[in-house]
Amino acid sequence: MKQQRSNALFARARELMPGGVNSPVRAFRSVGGDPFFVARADGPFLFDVDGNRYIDYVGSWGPMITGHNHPRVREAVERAARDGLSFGAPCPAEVTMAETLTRLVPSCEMVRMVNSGTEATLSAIRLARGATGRARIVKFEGCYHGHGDSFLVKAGSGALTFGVPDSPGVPKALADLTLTLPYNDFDAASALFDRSGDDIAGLIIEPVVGNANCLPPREGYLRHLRELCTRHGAVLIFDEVMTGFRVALGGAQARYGVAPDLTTFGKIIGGGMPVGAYGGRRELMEQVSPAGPVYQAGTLSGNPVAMAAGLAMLELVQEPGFHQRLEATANALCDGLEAAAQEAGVPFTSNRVGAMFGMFFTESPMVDSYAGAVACDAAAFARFFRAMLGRGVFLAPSAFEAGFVSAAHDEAIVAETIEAARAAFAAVRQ
Ligand code: KE4
Repeated sequence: MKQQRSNALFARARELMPGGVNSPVRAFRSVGGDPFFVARADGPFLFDVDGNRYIDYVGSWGPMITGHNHPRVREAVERAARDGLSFGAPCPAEVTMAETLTRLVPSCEMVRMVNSGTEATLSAIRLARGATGRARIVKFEGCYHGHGDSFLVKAGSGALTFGVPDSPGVPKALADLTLTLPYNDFDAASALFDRSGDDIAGLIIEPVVGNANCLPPREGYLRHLRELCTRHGAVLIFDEVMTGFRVALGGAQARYGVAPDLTTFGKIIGGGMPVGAYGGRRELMEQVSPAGPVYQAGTLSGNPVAMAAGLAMLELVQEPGFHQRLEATANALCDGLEAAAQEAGVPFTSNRVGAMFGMFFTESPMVDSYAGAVACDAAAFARFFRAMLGRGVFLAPSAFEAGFVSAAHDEAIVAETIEAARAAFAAVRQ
């Protein structure tokens, strides 16, 4: 792949932006090589500034579930933009969005729009703390909830541990209020709540982990957390920024039949524009300013153009059979990748949940824990990533990210991907 123009842009970018990017994972640090710069996107494809075409399994990290540049989304944005870009006053689209979210996710009786997943999760945690008067929160090893201070906490070893800041700038006093658990470990969760349950304001979890590769919940695990939180008066928060409208129309809570007290959203609800939201039980949400004392605000929250994009995408994902088709695409892709790996003699397995998937270079038949994901061969993944990129397939540039299919990934695209993988697995073996 020629990359002259991208390389020139990256040289300039590195002088002007930390690492040359506006979000760390885009820098390809963990997979090697330098990022390409995108000129445009369409359907399942990204086209870079050097004219290279990539089949895209990142999908802007989840939002582009209908494929890039969908005409219905683009036209909704164009129409809305003609009426103005931002009002700083309520507009009808915000009401329509709130009606849509509360209808599709019944555990959300009320919602508040914000501008990113990070804003959604840090607001939800503040609400849990404000509503309970408690300070401690629980998160899980490997789960990522955006860059809010309380979430940038490195898990200690094994089960219960007090947090250690995972980033300079996070005060130890704040990190100490974040308790970390291993995902899918029933006993560790019970032990934590036995010891500290009545001090816990909220527990936040990715109901399907998508930030430590793709890890599905074990049978009954989410129900177990629901019961622990109910018993101890802790707020159960499902971070569905990634899983929302992707693993099922109603998100992971619909797929697994467990209703949280609060849910956070992002990505798909913005249709590619900067949007996040949090919502949940009425008596919790009515504590948010100006209805209640828990303060949270945002200049561009509920932005009319962003609402138009999100509403157009949410209409498309409600089309009959939409999620079934995407689940079939993800299964066909992963079955093909597993067959190609086996043919090449490369130890490999995959997870798939709805329209998201994970690839693991390991002898293990199944990976559903953070420790299991960390034990996989990240160097082999990096070689596979680079070999696939060189063959026009863009995977998430990290062994600890999930992959995404869209409605634009048809059988021919999947077949082309698997053909590229056959050669790429051979490159991994060397
Ligand atoms: P944003 O602030 O990036 O919109 O959302 C944060 C967030 C919250 N919760 C979950 C479950 C998330 O996956 C995310 C963001 N996801 C990453 C991808 N793993 C965004 C990519 C990036 O950081 O550039």
